[in-house]
Amino acid sequence: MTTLYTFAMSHFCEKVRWALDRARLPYEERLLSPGPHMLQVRLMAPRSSVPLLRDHGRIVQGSSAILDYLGNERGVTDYRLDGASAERIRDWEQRLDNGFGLSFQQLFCASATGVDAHIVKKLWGHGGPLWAKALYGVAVGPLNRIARRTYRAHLPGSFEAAAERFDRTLDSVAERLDGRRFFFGAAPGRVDITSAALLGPLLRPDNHPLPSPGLPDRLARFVAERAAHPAFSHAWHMYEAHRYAAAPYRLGHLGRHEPVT
Ligand SMILES: N[C@@H](CCC(=O)N[C@@H](CS)C(=O)NCC(=O)O)C(=O)O
Repeated sequence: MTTLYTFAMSHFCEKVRWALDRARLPYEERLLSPGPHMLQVRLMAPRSSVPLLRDHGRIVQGSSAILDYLGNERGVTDYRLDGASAERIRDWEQRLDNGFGLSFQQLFCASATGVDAHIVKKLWGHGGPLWAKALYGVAVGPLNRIARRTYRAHLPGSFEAAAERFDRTLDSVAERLDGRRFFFGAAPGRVDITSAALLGPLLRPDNHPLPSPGLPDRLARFVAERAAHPAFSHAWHMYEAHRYAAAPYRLGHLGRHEPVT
């Protein structure tokens, strides 16, 4: 039995979801509720973060570690890092995890103010139990303040600092792609999946598994100003052509993911 523990809105979880779907491995997705998740995850692993994979008793935490595990232990050779470009692929993945993944968390937390509480409530509550929705109904303010501190988004200038890192990463992606369709080789690989999945919540493509409730105003303006960037075009293309078309499986609910034969 393979279980992936996620947050519905998490882009790092989407990276692993996409990798599993593309490898056509059946699994069950267990959606956790941010906040109360800490106890559940810490009972299984050293840190409280998702994604976390439980595969026939083995626990693997962290998106890149899970992709490594799929490559090395589950025979998904596309994700194995052992060729000539292994180091460069690893380096790119880390760069995107920081430059897009972490920066997005900071941009979101720094821009989500009190008026955006309805967005935060929907994102956190999506797919979760009623008691969690009720919890967010009354405690979204304090929980949001904890999230802002966790990602150091409460500090003055944090939005600008994250935006600068994000922009540098966007430009380095454009430089790398420079007319290529994919980062390495002739087919999408782990870096392409990473880049597109981590940009997913900003671009909100129609076939993203999380129906997006929108973005805080400041963040929506930030995205609109960069709409034509080649790194965004790559992510749009990845969602359009490679998210489900190349990996069809039963969709429509988060939960059981089974390849369609
Ligand atoms: N580097 C980690 C980052 C994971 C991460 O930041 N997860 C967030 C959700 S997007 C999380 O679980 N935050 C809550 C926590 O750490 O308790 C990965 O690649 O999996």
